[in-house]
Amino acid sequence: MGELAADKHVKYILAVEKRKDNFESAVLEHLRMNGAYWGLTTLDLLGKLDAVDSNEIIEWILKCQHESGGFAGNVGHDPHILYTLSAIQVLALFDKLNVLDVDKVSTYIAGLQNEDGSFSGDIWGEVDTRFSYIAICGLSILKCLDKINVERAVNYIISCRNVDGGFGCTPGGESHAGQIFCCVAALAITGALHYVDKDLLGWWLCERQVKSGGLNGRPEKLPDVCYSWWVLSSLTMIDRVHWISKEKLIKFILNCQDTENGGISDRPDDAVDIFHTYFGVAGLSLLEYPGVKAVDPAYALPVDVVDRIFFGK
Ligand code: GRG
Ligand code: ZN
Repeated sequence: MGELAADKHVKYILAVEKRKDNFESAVLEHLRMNGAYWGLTTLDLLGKLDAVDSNEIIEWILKCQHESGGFAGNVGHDPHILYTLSAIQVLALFDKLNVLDVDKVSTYIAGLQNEDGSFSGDIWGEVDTRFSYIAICGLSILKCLDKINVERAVNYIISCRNVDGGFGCTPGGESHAGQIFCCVAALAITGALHYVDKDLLGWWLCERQVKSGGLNGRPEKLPDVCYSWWVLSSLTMIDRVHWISKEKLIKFILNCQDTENGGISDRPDDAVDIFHTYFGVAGLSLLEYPGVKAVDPAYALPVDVVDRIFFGK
């Protein structure tokens, strides 16, 4: 088994951040803010955040803010709660939350809560437990959770819990590892993890490990490096990481590296992208791989950044 090609991955991320005119960035233009979060958090986990010009990035982030207070995926696009969280997270990485008009941003997020406690993603109204997580995580970082009805938000999440112990995107929706991360992390942040049946959910989650050592997101599906984040962070939050083979998962992630040009793919021999590069490195962080900083499983930010936000360290 090879080792983590950290330097190669840093070079790959820096190249993607700079490219503005190729095919990949044209396709991803509208979600550049997410790309920035994935890439920059990976750099930070590898101890290389200082390789980018933070002022240039912060200036661009502020240009993505809409008059409603929400952030768009890129300059001139429509605001969405997803990009708003990414903007908050990137500013947190740079210790620059102070550039935000906190009242304006938190009012935008809080305004997306519905009567039943759920959250919409934007003015078009799609409801999903992803947006519950995003609202709770973002408002918690901004220390504005008091702007929403937390009890109703938690009750809505609980209404999306299934008999297999997992969670779906809306009540009755099939359990999926991505939604489980969102619901468990939102419950962790709001101090409501006692609503989770840890043994039942832990059993469902550890069954996601397949022969190759990789994790899938639902029964009968192919393994994919991004579930090293969605599944493993959930197992970490409910103290059941020891129910999977760490060694086999490390091997699977390392096998998905492009050791020549950098980057990590969803599964061995596929094309790399910045999304899977982040989730591979973040997964290795949860597996305590040497040379990778610790990541917080609920906030999806380096632990030192979370400590700085809440304990001023
Ligand atoms: C800050 C980490 C962080 C997240 C922000 C966007 C978001 C909140 C959470 C997304 C959670 C989610 C639903 C992840 C799943 C993404 C994914 C790989 C979906 C693919 O699902 P399928 O069913 O593919 O198309 P499978 O793997 O089942 O074949
Ligand atoms: Zn994936």
